[in-house]
Amino acid sequence: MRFDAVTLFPEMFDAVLDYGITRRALDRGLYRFRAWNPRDFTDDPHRTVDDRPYGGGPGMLMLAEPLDRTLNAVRQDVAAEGLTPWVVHFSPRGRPLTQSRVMELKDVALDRKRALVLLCGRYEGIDERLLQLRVDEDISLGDFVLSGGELPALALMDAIIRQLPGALNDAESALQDSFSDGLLDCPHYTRPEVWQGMAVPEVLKGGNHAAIAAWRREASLRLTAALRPDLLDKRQEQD
Ligand code: 9D3
Repeated sequence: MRFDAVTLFPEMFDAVLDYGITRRALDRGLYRFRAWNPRDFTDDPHRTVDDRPYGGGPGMLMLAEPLDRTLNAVRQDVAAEGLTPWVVHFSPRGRPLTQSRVMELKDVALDRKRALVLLCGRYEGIDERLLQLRVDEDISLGDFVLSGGELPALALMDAIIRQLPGALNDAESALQDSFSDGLLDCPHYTRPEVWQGMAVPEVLKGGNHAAIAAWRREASLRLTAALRPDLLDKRQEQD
């Protein structure tokens, strides 16, 4: 699968490309990535990518024209591989990202031969006309204020990449399967058996796998009820 990020800060994407599971998946050839800087698609000496908003007010906006040229270059580049772009714009006005949308976007990319194009805004945002013309979907990370779309784009990439077939090793995959049911994960313990006077639950030290599974299920339900009762309500809606 292929990701293309349109961003004024391409180096930020090293956070996914250079570390951990997402780095290993890149080495395994499970996805490819290319960053595109709209500054490279300007033609004035100052390489201007922003300007002041009509109507006044604080802050700057990203110009439509450099972004339009950038997206044209992306479209041409992905077409050479038989792909068409699916343009995701990261924005506070977007739908909050969920695991089910993560899974759908992975399928959009793999089955429908789309390159996921991650359009990252900076400053106060992007000229509305560019968004109207070029964006397929708006995604938010939640109701809090960030400085731009890069961190949400990185979060989406990380969430998708770990779902690609072959990204996780067997242990990591098994762990995921048993908790992909809308509940919070149960508590985990490792050595020593007693730390700071706190003991590991007795059942986890025996070899009774059915009892351990039951304890973990119960602990998950209890934690979810206490910390995220909204998740239990959502599960009931789905059943
Ligand atoms: C504080 C400025 N806001 C009111 C004038 C508007 C605003 C503009 C640009 C708020 C945030 C941003 C930059 N944020 C993103 O690009 C962004 C984001 C976010 O801030 N929160 C959650 N998800 C996302 S996705 C992209």
